[in-house]
Order: sequence, then C-alpha cells, then structure tokens
Amino acid sequence: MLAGSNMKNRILLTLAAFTCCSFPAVPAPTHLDETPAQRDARMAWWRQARFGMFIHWGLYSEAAGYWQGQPTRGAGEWIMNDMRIPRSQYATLASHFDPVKFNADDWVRTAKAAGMKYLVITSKHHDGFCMFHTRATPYNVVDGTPWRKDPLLALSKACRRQGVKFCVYYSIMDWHSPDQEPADPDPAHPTYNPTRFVPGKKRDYIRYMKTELKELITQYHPAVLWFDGQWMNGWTDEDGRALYRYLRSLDPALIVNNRVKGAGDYETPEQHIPPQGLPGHDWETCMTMNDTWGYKKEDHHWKSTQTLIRNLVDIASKGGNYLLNVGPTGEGLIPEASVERLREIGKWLKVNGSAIYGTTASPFTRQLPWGRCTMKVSGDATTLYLHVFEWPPDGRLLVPGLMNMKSKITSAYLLADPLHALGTETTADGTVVSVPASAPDKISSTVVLKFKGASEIVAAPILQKPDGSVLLPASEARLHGSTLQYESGGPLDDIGYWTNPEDWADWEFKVERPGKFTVSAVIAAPAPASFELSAAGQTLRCAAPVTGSYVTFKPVELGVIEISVAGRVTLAVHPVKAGWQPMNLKAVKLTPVVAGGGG
Ligand code: FHN
Repeated sequence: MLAGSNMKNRILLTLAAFTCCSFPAVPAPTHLDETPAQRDARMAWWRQARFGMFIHWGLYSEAAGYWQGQPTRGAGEWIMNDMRIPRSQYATLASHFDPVKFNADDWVRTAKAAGMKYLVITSKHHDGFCMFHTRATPYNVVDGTPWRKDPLLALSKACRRQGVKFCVYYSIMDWHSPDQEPADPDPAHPTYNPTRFVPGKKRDYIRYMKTELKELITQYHPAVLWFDGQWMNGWTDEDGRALYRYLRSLDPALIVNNRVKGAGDYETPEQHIPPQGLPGHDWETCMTMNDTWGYKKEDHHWKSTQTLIRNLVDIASKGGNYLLNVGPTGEGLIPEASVERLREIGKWLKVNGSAIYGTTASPFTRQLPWGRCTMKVSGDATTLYLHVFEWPPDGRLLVPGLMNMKSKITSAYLLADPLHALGTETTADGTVVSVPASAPDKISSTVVLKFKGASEIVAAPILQKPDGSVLLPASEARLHGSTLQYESGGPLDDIGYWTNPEDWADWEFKVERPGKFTVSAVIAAPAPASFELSAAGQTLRCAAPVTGSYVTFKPVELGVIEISVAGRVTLAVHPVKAGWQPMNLKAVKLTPVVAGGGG
C-alpha cells in the first residue's frame, strides 16, 4: 500500500502491507461474479510461474520457410498468406507431414530443464490445420497426415507426468475454413489476412470453433487457452466475451488471454517488454528466439542467452511473465540453437530461480543503474532480489533511494553464495551492499536483501552506472511546456509531441566520478531538426538524424562535455526555434571519454 507522507518526494512504502499480486479493482471482465480473491486464487499458479514455453508447430513447419523452392520473407507460420498459396495447394503439405522424431517427453523435459513452468502449443494456427484429433474436421493431424498421431494428446500427458502446465493456442482467424474468406479479395493475389465471415456463416464458424474448444478443454485439459487472430473482420468484443463465458463455464479454473477480445485474464505484449510494465494488470510478453514463430530453416538470427536471461529478469522486475517461443522442425525436433539457449537459461535459473518465480514487480519507480529488482513480501518480512547486470568495480553496490535500513536489514547475501553474509551501510543516496570483487555470473548475479517492516524508498537522483556512464531515459525526463509528452505503450518509450519549439526537457543526475563525457542520444525524426543540449555550463548545438519516421530511432553522437566537479548536474535539451521540426527522443547517454582512447 502506498501512503503519502509529509516529506516531499519521500514515498513511505509500507511493504509489509504490500500483498503479492492483489491488484485493486482491475478484475478481468469475467461476468462470472468472480471476486478479486477468487481471481487471485485462479491466477496464483500463473503468477508464480513467470516463465513458459511457446511452441509454434504445424504444416508450416514442414515448409520450413520455403514454397516451391522460393523463400518466404515473412514468419514461417505465415507462409500460406505471404506466398499466396491456394488452400488446396497448401493442404498438400499434410500428405508430407510425418514428424517421426517427435518425442513429447523430450520437448517437455527441455522446457522443464529450462525452468519453464508452462507450455503453450498451437492447436490451430491461422492456416486452420488442427494439430489435435478433432471430430469437427478431417483437416487434422490424425486424419489428414501419414503420421496419424495426436501430438497434443501426447504433450498433455507428458506435461502431467512431468509437472508442467499444458496450455493451448487457438487462432480465431482461419484461412482454411469455408466460413471465412479474405476480407478484401484480390483474385490476382489471394492473401488471406485479414479474413471476414462468409455472409451468413458466422454462426456456423462459431459453432465449429466451440466444438473444437470443448474437445480441447474436456479431452486435453489445458490450463490456459491462448487466443490469437482476433483481429479478423466481424469478430467483436461481445463475441469474445460470450466465448470467454462459455469456456469458463466448461472449466472455471481456466485462464484465457486477452486476445479472445473484449475479455480475458491477462495482457499479451508481443516481441517487446512494456517499458513501465502494465501496472494493475497481469501480463505476459511473448517473444521469438530468432525472428520467426514457425520454423524457417534459414533463420539463424538467434538472440543471445544473455539477452534472453536479461529479458526474463526485466519482465519479472515489471511484474510480467515471459513466454519464449520455439519453432520445431517438420521432423518434430526443437532446433539445437534453441535447445542450447534453453539449457543455459535453465542453469541460470537453477541458481537464481527463487528471485524470479513467485516474485512481484520492483518497488523502485526509477530504473536501477546496474540492473533490476524483484520482490517477495511475506507478512512484515520483505525480500528484495537485486539482479546485477553491471557489477560494481569498487565492490560497493548502491541501491539508490533505499533509506534508513540499518536497523531493518536482517540479512544480505549472494544467491550463489548464501552462507557468506554481505555488509550493508546507509548513505545519503541509499543503501550500499559490499559485494565481492567479481560477479558470480557474468549475465546477471542476484544479491538478496532481507528486511523486516516498512522501508523508505525516496526518489533518488539518476546515478552513474558502474562503468561511469549516465543513462537519461525519456521516462525520467522533466518535461516543460504545453504539448511535449512521454509516450509509452507497446514499444513506445520516448519524449514525443515536440511540436512546440518553446517546449523543452531536462534531467537531474548525480556524478561521483567527474571527467569528460561523450554525449549521445537516440532519436527518431522524419525531418531535419536542430536543438541545443546544455550541461555543466556547456552547450552543444546538435542536429537530429533524419530517420524517416517518428518510430525509427537511431543513435547519434552529439559531442563532448566536461563535468569537472562531482555532484548534481542538470542536462537540458532545447529546440532551436528557427526551422524547428518535431523529433522523438528516447534517451540521452553520457559515456566517459577514456584518456587517450575513443569516447
Ligand atoms: O500472426 C500471429 C503470429 O503468427 C504468431 O502466432 C504471434 C504469436 O503471438 N501472434 C500473431 C501475431 O501477433
């Protein structure tokens, strides 16, 4: 519970009363008279889980990104649409689908070893092919392929055996259904997306869909129904709410995502992490490990294990779940590059999992200069998990703004070395934890801070990172003027609407290690714009990079400034009024100039 106090900028965070995950007044529109407590109980395992495996597997996996020898430019699972493949030709893939190397227990073992607590697999993607034995259509993996096996049945049993929650994805949009057709048919190039209902056929399709969903719920018992394709023409919020009520009537414990439309239990940002999280909502970021959901044999653009682990930490620090995708091959194998990364993530979670599972969002409103924070509260005992990406070279890990903790801290230690107590002290800027010279883990090391009772977290100044740099993000800027505003939501995380050249922005930060700094910025500008950047009595005249749009951001080096005295510094950005054109500003960064070296 947050209680205002009489001191400016001081937020008395009574953590003891801060119960995990009970969000006030934002129950999903369940229409089932579910109380917040009942909803919390239903969501409890999902909130505890924090990390799941997404699996996109279907006929498109057999195509592997190629059709008649030509590569598709889009995602693997969109090949039918993007290569404009007529339904009858696409369906011939079924006659080759024979994933003899598929082993459900192996897939579940891979997910479990990675530390994933649930698994969401495509039961029917937009292409309409059903990866389970449905009575509603013969266009399914048992009746329609030489393989004649039901992978979802095998996976649901393997998940139950191994203690992983089994969940299914289902696309409302269906490029194969006779009840749907391309919304704007182009006889020359029959792309399917988006579809619309064939006039008079919507009820038939909904009946078909409910038949399949009832089969999935009653025979495969998914814990989550993950809808998609809700953007097709003619599917309405009310249709989504009616479907949500129907599904929850079949299984009151079922969790449904927001893409059923008009209802749903959690938000589903895709391929990005909301910069501020989605406070007051349950949410899950879904993300590919390369650039495609469904398998493409040529897509080797794999994210590093460091990126994937830090994404998991960042998401958990904002109170979300991470649904990380694998795209198995037509033979039924998860690509080795995915397996390698999952194995490494699993090793990291073996040591650091308690700092992820069942945690809630960071209590700090400002991003920490060295990494992220997750939290657990139990009664009047609070545990902060400090996820350190950038290890302090001087062995002093400052937690900015965490004040008056001396008498409250009951223990401080590394998760990797819990028997070795770490010293703590309170300074004018916050609590300092004395840590060893080297980090236990180069990707992210967890420092545990346990304390009893309320803590005081004050809005601390932005501080130098361990490497001496200073990051000034849009979210921390002070905005001055009539139209300027911070934009967030989706991948947006910038200062925008800079239409008035009288408007300006500044940041206050604290420098403990003075010196020369190369100043850079990340800017999006459709037209030329000039601005002045001033700090420590110096002014740089700068030109924004013309990036072609307000959402195409590029880094640009602006010059060098010298901060010769330690202490608080204000950096301001003012438009040059003559010829001003709006630009969007994501961040400004100061990087120490290395003596005799580059910036
Ligand atoms: O079009 C689909 C896409 O193929 C994939 O399934 C993703 C996963 O969330 N959802 C849709 C795009 O938003």
